[in-house]
Amino acid sequence: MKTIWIATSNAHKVEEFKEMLVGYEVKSLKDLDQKIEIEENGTTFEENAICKAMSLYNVLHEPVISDDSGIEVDAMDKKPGVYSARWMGDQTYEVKNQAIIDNVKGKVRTARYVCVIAYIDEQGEAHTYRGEVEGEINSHPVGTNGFGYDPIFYYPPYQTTLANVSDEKKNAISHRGKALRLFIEDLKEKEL
Ligand code: ITT
Repeated sequence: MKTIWIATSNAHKVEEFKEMLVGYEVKSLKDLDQKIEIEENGTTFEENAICKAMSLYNVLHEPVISDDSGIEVDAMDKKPGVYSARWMGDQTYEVKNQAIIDNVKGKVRTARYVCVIAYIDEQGEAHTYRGEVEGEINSHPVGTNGFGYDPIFYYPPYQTTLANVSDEKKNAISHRGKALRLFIEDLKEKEL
């Protein structure tokens, strides 16, 4: 079985990748026998994704992928965007989600999830794949599946939030699912 290394320490992302990368052994930073510094100082999802993947590639010297993702809320000038994990510091997602709900009150509720997967190939060359999914900020949190902003991310075709659907249904339409499928298609084309 082929191994895919993912430069992430987010256990939820690892789970989603594992479910979608059938036939691959998925390894992440917690499987590494040393602690490495993952840099993330870009201003775009692409820059951050490449930064993270390069940090791991420089240690392993074998192909790796990374995921930089976030939520863009239109009424908040597309914030928190690339800062989605760090926004409001150590506050819980209960608090962060309520802050977004409060921010969009009486305003346009549209939002999107963005995911950029960076792939560093054997030669150290970077490739990026972007997936997006459009949704709306729900008036209150709903559901307990998924993670992060899922309880307030209402997906119109499902008529509920992404925290209120199965992993399979989320992966079928999610930003991460879309970016990952683009990456897999490219891998197949390159016969890697
Ligand atoms: P790594 O950098 O270690 O991969 P991270 O959680 O810090 O983990 P990011 O910097 O890419 O990752 O931040 C992504 C944040 O965006 C994530 O922590 C959530 O707050 C949000 N997010 C991204 N995808 C999401 C999803 O599918 N469901 C809910 N929230 C999501």
